[in-house]
Amino acid sequence: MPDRHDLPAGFRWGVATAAYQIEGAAEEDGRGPSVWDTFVTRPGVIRDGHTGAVACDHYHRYPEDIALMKGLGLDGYRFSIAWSRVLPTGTGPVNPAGLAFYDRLVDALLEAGITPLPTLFHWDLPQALEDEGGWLNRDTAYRFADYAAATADRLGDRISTWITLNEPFVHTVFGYAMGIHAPGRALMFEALPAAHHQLLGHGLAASLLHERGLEVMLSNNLTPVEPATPNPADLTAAAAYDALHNRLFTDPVLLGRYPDLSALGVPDDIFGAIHPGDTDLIHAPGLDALGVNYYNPTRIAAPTDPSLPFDLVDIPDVPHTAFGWPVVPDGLRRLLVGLQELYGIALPPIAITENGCSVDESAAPDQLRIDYLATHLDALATAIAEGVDVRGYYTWSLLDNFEWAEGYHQRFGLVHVDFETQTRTPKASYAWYRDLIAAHQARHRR
Ligand code: IFM
Repeated sequence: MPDRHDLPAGFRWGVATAAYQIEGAAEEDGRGPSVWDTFVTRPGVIRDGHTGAVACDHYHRYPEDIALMKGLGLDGYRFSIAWSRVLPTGTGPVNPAGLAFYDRLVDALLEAGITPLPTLFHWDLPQALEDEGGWLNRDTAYRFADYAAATADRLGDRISTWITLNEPFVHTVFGYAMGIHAPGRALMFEALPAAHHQLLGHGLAASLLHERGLEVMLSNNLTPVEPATPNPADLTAAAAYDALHNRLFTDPVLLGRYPDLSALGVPDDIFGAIHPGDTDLIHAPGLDALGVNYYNPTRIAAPTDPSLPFDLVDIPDVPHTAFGWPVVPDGLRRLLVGLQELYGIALPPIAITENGCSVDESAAPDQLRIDYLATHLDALATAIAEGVDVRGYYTWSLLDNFEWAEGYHQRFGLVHVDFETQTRTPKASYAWYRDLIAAHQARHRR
């Protein structure tokens, strides 16, 4: 059985972060407010009332953080650009001071020999656009494309590959369907126009990035869906969930059509959101690589409440992370092999753009995280041996950071952050990842 020591020559190693989770400096250099700045002020929505206003203060401490990355021997760094630093109201003239931060960051990464891999949208929509309807407003897709082009015009001389969106499934469902993330709307399935408009924004931006000679990726949060039992009702519920979580965000991009969402009560035109030609706009630009964010499989049963299409049930008898997520490394192999079987030649090369786990601070010496990463990288090596073209792995995350509704409680970092003092302390998993990368590089003489 292949394992992490068998990952191929040229395999790229990285870490991933996101702007609102690490940058802080929420009001500096002309940054406009995003939906997250607004949402965190609502009483009771974030554990202990935490906010990302300071976060890891990466905006000021990025040289120290890049030194930590250099110490890992990384090939690449996946970060996100805060739209409202570049365009404080989401549209209009660019904010030179905001773009200058990313200039400094990119130059320092290149100086350290690390390839920057930016994500243009990791959930922090400018509040001014939310005031116009956010992703429920079709116009936001066009504003996103404008923002992508303006940012690429400034940084595209040094960055060759761009990720448009991060996890549109999570943003749609948590942000617009359930209201547990910003912008805090609880529209249930009527949230799905927000999904279509994000994908439309992806397609429009991808065309403009390609026109500039740049490569384009999309990072989806994907999960292998398993029925709780082989009973037909559980199989039907599992297929409905798979369409919502996975296929809704991957079929239009790779196949140029939406999956059947009728089991969710969603009409073919997603409540009138899909206009003629939209699926071409999403599909035609093509995808240079698919970003896969994997954390766990999802087990689905037929609904106990008949007004719902499915129930999510726990996967017992496996370890669970501090977040309560089941740890199933083979789920990653199954997911990747399943993508290959489903999409065949329509599937571009893959990069794992997130994978990792939260571990309680008290769980020294970080063995749970090391085990999680090791077993998932073993599963990844097996998937590659089974024929899936996976080119790289970006673990989530470099630093402990602001974990959305959980505030600072879920610690995903290779590096511990003391949020009182901003002291960074590498954990045992940091040394483990560094040594793994070094061994791979030595094996392939880089
Ligand atoms: O922290 C998040 C990240 O922003 C998106 N993917 C999942 C991570 C862990 O929950």
